[in-house]
Formats: sequence, structure tokens, C-alpha cells
Amino acid sequence: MTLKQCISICWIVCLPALRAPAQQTPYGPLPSPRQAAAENREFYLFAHFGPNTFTDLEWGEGTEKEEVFNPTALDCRQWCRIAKAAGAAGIIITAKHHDGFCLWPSQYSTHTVAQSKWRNGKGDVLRELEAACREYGLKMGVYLSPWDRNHPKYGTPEYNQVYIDMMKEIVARYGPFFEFWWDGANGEGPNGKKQVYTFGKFEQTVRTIAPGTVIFSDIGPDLRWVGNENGIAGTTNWDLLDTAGFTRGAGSPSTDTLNQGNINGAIWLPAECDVSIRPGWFYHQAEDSAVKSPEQLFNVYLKSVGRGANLNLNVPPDREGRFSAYDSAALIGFKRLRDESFRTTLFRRAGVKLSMGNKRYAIKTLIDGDPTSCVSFGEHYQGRELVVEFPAVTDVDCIVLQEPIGMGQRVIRFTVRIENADGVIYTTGGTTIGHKRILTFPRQSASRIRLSIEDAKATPLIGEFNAYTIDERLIERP
Ligand code: FUL
Repeated sequence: MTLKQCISICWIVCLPALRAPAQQTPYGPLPSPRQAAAENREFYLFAHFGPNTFTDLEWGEGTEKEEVFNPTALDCRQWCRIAKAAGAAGIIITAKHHDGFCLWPSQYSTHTVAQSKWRNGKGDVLRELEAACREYGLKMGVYLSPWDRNHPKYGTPEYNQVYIDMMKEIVARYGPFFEFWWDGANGEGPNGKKQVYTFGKFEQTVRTIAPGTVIFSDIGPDLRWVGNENGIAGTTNWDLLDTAGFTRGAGSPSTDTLNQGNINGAIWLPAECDVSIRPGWFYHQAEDSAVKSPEQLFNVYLKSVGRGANLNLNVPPDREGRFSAYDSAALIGFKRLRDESFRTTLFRRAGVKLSMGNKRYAIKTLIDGDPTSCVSFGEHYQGRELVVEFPAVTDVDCIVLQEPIGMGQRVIRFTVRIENADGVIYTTGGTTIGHKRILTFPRQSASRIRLSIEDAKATPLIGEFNAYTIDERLIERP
């Protein structure tokens, strides 16, 4: 270590850390512990699997014979191995899609794996996935479609109890789940009628039997749909929404509102982006050539996680019951791009200085990976700048910001100015930050980076502030 480096490290260690003043109080609606944990998961997989995998449909009729479901080499450990290597937090499986076929032997249906010939009716996909997730340290979630085109009780009040019984059955056998995914589609069942769901009871049931499980639906109560199936959150994305007067499905808020949230929304309800790695949700061999590339997945990541939402990426197992080689390669490539891009923050370099006004601070609070230790811009934040200075000109094309969301989402608009010795050479910025905001831009040779908050709902707090040099081909595309 050179003397210069040694002095820099001493500075970093000895300087005071910028911290939110102790008197700082949370502002506005706040995440429940369940929601805060969900937002930290950021990225997980969705697995659409069932009769459609074998019939090449996207929406099964519900009249398919059970024997249609026949994976020749089901291997949930392979799903988990790939998911883990891809850095996913868990897997949400379609325990039941709209066709009503249950991937577990439910006592509340006669349209299940038990009636199929697969493994002589002794197979149980949920059991195998649960064991594999446990082995690989992944979380398991379930999609249990309320719409059921097979169940004889669908379209009658009794079906609501069937749905509740099924939830209880799978939670007891295969839980705990990290997420229940309630789809908004509501069509006719076998008797030609649509169901009137008792969602309030469904919710109470989950809270009682699975208090740690987050419930996703158009309007939550824990995670909201982002309003499209392309994996794209709004560049403005509030973790807040007004849900009063809205219902799931046709009665939900407009897709624009779901995409952006409500700035003054009454409840905390962050967005989850669902998108498939392929054109369809289920596996179709004809789409093997249309699997998103690692670069495309990275672009989706910037537009979802990089805009403060979660990414639920669908990877549909094939007819063998495995992730295809195409999907697996894309997932691993995607992980490599994330690792290469975000491995080392430029702010960790020796000699980097942090200041606000004429005060110098230790930068570690902002780069420790923990947004709960944060910097306050103070009540009179307008005109203040957080300035990071490099000891030598450094190439930058990506900035990552995080708010400590446990204190409420506050920032309405911010600006990032990049300077060299002659002054400002590039200006960027955005509106909301929330759990995470990733900005990418054409590469700049920077001496200094200045962050200012133009507008906020309360004293702005910044939990993480990092800069990177990522591959220029990965800069966000429209
Ligand atoms: C939609 C469903 O209708 C699709 O089949 C798919 O499951 C998607 C994730 O949600 O509403």
C-alpha cells in the first residue's frame, strides 16, 4: 500500500459517517415488515407448468384429459440449481392455472396429478419443488389461479370455499410460501358462469395460516401488478397506491396508475413486474429461438428493479420437466452481466471524498449495501449537494441510488451532475427513487459527481449512492 492510499483509508475510517438525525421520523405510509422483506428479494422466477406445456396452449380449456400432463424427466432440482446460479431469490410455480389442473394431489379436485398417468398417479410437483427449494436455499411461492375452467363448483358460491381449502391444503403440505400470486383473469367456468370471488375471506385466510406470505394481485394487499406483462415499471414509480373503490381484475386502477403508483397514495403497495423469458408464459418448442438474450434480460432488469419494482421472471419448464438449455444459458448470462456490472462500486476506490457544503464525511454509509444507514439532506435540502470527488478522472456510466424505504418514500425529483476539471459535462436525474433507482447514460470521464434533491415529500434521505462503469452496450434502451 502506498502512503497516499494509507492516508486515504485513514480519512475514510476516521471521518464521521453521515447519518439520519436521531429525531428523523418516518413519513407517510410505510412498508410492513412483510413488504420490506419482499422488496429486498428484488428478483425471483416464475414457472408456468401444467397441461398447457403439453398441448401448446396458453389458456387450457379445462377439458384436457389428465393424462396429457406427462413430464418425462421432471427435475425440480435442476430448476433450483439454475435459479440459484442466476441469483434468483425463489420460484413461484403455477400450482393451478386457469385450466384448473392441480400440480399436487388435491383432495378438493378430481383434475390433478393423482388422476394422471404420470408416475402412476403418485407424482407431486409441489412436493418435489418444495424439497428442491429447501436443498438449494430458495424460497417457494405459488400461483393459484382463482379462475378455474374445470372445477364443477366454479361459478357457484361454494367454489370460494374450494379455493380457500386448496390454499390451506398447500400451505399445510408445502409451505411456508414467500408469495401467493393471485391472477386477475376471471372468465367463465364449465357451467358458463363467472365467479363472484370473496377476496376478503381469501385474504383473511392467508393472513391467518401464512402471516409471513406476501399476497400479489392487481391491488395487493402486499404487492401490486405493474400494469403490463413486459417487465416495465414507470420511470416514476411510487410504492404508494389508492385502492379504495377498486377491485381485482376489470375493476382495478388504470394500467398507467398501476405502472406509476400514486404520489399521495393512501397505502404502501410496491409494484412487481411479471414478464416471461419467452413470448409465451408456457413452454412452446417453437419459441426456443425467441428466448430473451442476457442483454435483453439486463435491460428488463434496469426497467424493473432499476425503477424500484420487483422482477418476477417466468422461465417455463419444458415437456421433460426441465428448464431448457436456451433459457438456462440466458439466465446464467444475465447473472454474469449483473455481476460484472455491479461487482465494484467506483466509490470504494482509495481517495474518493464525500462532502456536503464545506463538511467532509466518510463515504462508507452510502456504499455499505445497507440503505437503512443513510444520509439526510436536511430540512433545507434545496440547493444542497452531495459531492463525490474522485482522486483521478474516472469513467462512469451508471449510478445506483436507494432510499431507506422504512422511513417512507420521499424523493420526488433529483439531479445528478457529472463534472470534469472544467465543470459540468453531463446532467441526468429522475423522479422517484424508492427501493432502488438505476440510471445508465453514455460514459463520462468524471472528476466529481454531484447529487441534489429538487423536490421531496419530506426531508430527503439517501441510503445508498454508488457509481459503476458498465459495458456500454448495456446502457438502458427504450
Ligand atoms: C395472466 C394469465 O392469464 C396468463 O396466462 C399468465 O398466467 C399471466 C402471468 O397472468 O393474467
